[in-house]
Amino acid sequence: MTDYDLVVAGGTVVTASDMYRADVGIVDGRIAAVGTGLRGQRTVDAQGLLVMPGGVDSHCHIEQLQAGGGADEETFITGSTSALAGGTTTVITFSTQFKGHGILKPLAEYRRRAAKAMVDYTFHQIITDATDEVIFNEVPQVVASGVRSLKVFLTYDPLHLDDRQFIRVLAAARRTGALVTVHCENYEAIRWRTAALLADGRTEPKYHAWSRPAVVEREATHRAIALAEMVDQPIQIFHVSCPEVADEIVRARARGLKVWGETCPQYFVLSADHMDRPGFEGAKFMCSPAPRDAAASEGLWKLVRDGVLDVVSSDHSGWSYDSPVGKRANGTGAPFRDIPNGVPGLGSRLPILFSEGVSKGRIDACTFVRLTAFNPSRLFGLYPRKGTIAPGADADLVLWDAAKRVTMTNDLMQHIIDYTPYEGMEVTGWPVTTIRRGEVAMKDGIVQAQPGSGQFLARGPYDMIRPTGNVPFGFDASTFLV
Ligand code: DUC
Ligand code: ZN
Ligand code: ZN
Repeated sequence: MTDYDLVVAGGTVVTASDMYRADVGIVDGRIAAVGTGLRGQRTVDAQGLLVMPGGVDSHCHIEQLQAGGGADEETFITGSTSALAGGTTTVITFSTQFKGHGILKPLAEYRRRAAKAMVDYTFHQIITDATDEVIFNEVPQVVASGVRSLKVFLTYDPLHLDDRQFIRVLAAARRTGALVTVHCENYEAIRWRTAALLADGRTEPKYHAWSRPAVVEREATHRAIALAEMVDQPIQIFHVSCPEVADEIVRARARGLKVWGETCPQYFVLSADHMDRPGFEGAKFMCSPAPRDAAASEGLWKLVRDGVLDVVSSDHSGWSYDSPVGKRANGTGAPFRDIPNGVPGLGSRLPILFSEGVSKGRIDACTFVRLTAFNPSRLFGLYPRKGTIAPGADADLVLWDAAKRVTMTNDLMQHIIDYTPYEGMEVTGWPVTTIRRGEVAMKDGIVQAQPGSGQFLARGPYDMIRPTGNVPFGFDASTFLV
């Protein structure tokens, strides 16, 4: 007689708060028990391994629809493969809006594409055009369908919102019970600096960092927080690149605001110097905000330890290096302004954070789990189904060999993108098995999940993102449809 479909036996279970030797018993894709001496129809031997919740990557761009038709190179199949290879079992990707159009049609098309996923998934809804129809009619429908987070850009043509439009999105989120995530950089400041750099003939990839120094990120972060405070709407600041930006979050929290901060592996291990490589090579490292310097990277570790930055996502946004639809879309002589931004990171997120963080003694394994699975699950309404190892949770697990040393190569990433910015980097600690809802989805680098086996995660209302109730003069302007 066996009690479980599958038992993951003899490993060291790691959650956001504990680390202990135990077996994990799984029935019907869910965790049924955590204990000792469990017996199952099948057993996965986890002796000598860490058993952690499958990664939750709450910010990655996969098969995102493009304005000219078509979508990003990374498909839901290749993106899922990379995610599973790297120990991630849940992703939050982006349904987009094109100026002059609504959000319902692209969302329907995006859901159709996402149905091929092999990881579980949900979306953030990007708003680029805050029209009355979108704000008052479509956003409520999208949120009711389970897409309970909105995303806005304060920079980028043609995506950015001005302050009034941003306020309208904040108010819509407050009315509908959604979280707002924000890309914080000052649009006009970047335009002005870019024009000056190009007028001076400074066109190479390295000038990408010069065009958007930390102060433009800090200013926009300060403004985003102030406007969210005025509306009393919880927000998450995306991809914080350095401590001076995170300081804005520290100050906001001291005022009692619900403001959360995310950072990404690239800000721990890349710097502006990477963009200063000969020829076009620097394009491989171009992302926004731009990576800063070693001091900024080192400072981020204290911020993740202290919980100021409580999520580490990938911001996977792959553009192949050697392809006419990737970094070279406008030629290898293109000025930095015309080179697509973004670096791939679905498969490398967990190994880099574990190696640089846990293996080098900067964070402990529980903090690693908090940053990569537990906190994103809670913040985006997926907890306790995702992000923990406890009875009732989905049996999403990554079995981790903490001693395994690996030289990262693009082949190991298993994404569609033709490069990784981390080629040749030595890491200690590697995912050897990924289990998604009780199914072994990756073993020793071989991904065996079937296309379409991922599930859409509809997110209902949850307490964590409830507004505080503090509005200036006690006047809740968001209840008026303006
Ligand atoms: N920055 C973003 O904001 N999105 C995708 C890629 C990037 O570098
Ligand atoms: Zn962004
Ligand atoms: Zn992004």
